[in-house]
Amino acid sequence: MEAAAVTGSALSRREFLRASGQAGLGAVALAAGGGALLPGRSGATGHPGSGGVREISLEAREVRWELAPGKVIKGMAYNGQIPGPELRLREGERVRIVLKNSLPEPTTIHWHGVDVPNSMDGVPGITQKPVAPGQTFVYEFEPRPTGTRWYHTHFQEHRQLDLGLYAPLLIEPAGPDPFPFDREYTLVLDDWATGTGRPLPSTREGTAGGRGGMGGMMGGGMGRMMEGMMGRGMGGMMGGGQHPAYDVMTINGKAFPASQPLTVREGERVRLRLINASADHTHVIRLGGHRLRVTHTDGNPLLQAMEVDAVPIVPSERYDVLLAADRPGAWFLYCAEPGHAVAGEQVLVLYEGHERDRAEPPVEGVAGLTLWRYDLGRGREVLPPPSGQERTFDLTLSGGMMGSEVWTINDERYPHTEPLRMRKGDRARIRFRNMSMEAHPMHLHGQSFKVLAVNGQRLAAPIVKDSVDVEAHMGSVVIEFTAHNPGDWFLHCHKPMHMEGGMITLAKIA
Ligand SMILES: [Cu+2]
Repeated sequence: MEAAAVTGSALSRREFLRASGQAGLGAVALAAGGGALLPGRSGATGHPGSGGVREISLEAREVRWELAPGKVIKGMAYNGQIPGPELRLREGERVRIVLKNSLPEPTTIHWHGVDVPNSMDGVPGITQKPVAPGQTFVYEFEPRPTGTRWYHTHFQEHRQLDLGLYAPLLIEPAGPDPFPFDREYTLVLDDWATGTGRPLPSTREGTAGGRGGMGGMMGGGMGRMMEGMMGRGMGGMMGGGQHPAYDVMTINGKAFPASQPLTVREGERVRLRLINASADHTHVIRLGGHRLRVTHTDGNPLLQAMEVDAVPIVPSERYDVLLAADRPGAWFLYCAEPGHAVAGEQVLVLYEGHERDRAEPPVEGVAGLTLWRYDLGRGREVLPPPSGQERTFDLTLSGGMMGSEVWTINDERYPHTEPLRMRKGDRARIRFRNMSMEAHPMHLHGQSFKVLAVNGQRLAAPIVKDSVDVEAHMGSVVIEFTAHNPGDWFLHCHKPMHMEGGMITLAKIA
């Protein structure tokens, strides 16, 4: 039982954390969602309750979870599975989700990308008290907007998220879907620090392809150049705070070859819902032999699908892509980041009748590929129109110097950061500038926003998101939203170690 290495026996949480190299910094999870798609596998235990309210039960508890044969960890899960049960909700239906906390410590659930009432947002100390061990908490809301959302812990998030407390939440439109499909799969990506393998190169500066118009490997290239000039240790120190040694990558809680193959039939349009639940790593998703057509950004539909070779996806982002199944055979869907596929981030895509074909192995790197970027998408106007004042906020993101764990907004750490005050109906504009050496995926609770500009370039048709990556090394992003949802809303970096290091402020909508 007390194995320090992960060979067949479960690690205790303490051992697991020790194995990850950092007290308090657990495994990062990269979950790809093989589990969620097939009829019968999706959905939690939903059933109509009284008064037309649908009731769903979730229990957070510790679990022994096999990432791959011989790699068993002691994690935390909803209803005993990682990812937790995929919730498929109808836009606007009333749902009541009863969370029972069977963990030995408090927890909460945040409904990421859902416009819930403030008291249902799951932020301990702000919107609710933490749910104590043995207690229950009832979340009740009408899910909207439609699209690929997710839910996850917001209590000691770095540790609990790393240990597996996350799951897909899909809000299905009341009307027809703008991008029809024949079959769908949800793939949740997660990075894990198990102490059993070689740590993977960091993607802390963001990924190739950039969010701006530059293309290429701006962030990563500069970081590598600095490491070359200054020596690896120094480069790492300059590059930011301490990072757990992520060494296993999973898709839907499983590392290849434990991942379950995805079946498709020739001629089908297949929808893939990609969710990055990782604490640290960016992933670049590719499918051998095929291109991918991006249709939704963080669940929000584009005007038209955008075809690319691969899709970079930063922590907490979601992309829906369509795949035209027109090359029968066996293929790998995988992450092109160096080392990720070998660490488990690959899953077979098998055409019916080709189950015994051999798939070409994954190819690392992105040279010559057309990668998804924010400015390639043409967004739809799906947000409510403003009715009040215009307000602009400038937020400078800094921190992590010389290996520190301090991360700031306008030189302050939460709770000392200045809240952004606005009134319901206002048009709020936030200009982010990143003066640090790590990328920051900034997430706003309670409402989605438009991405107006990236690295000084305006987007022709702003895409709609709830998390936006602000590139390292003076990257900038301008977002705009209608403050339609009253309350105190977290605005923070979705790398939990940066959040816990202080990179949080509040959008206070009165
Ligand atoms: Cu960050």
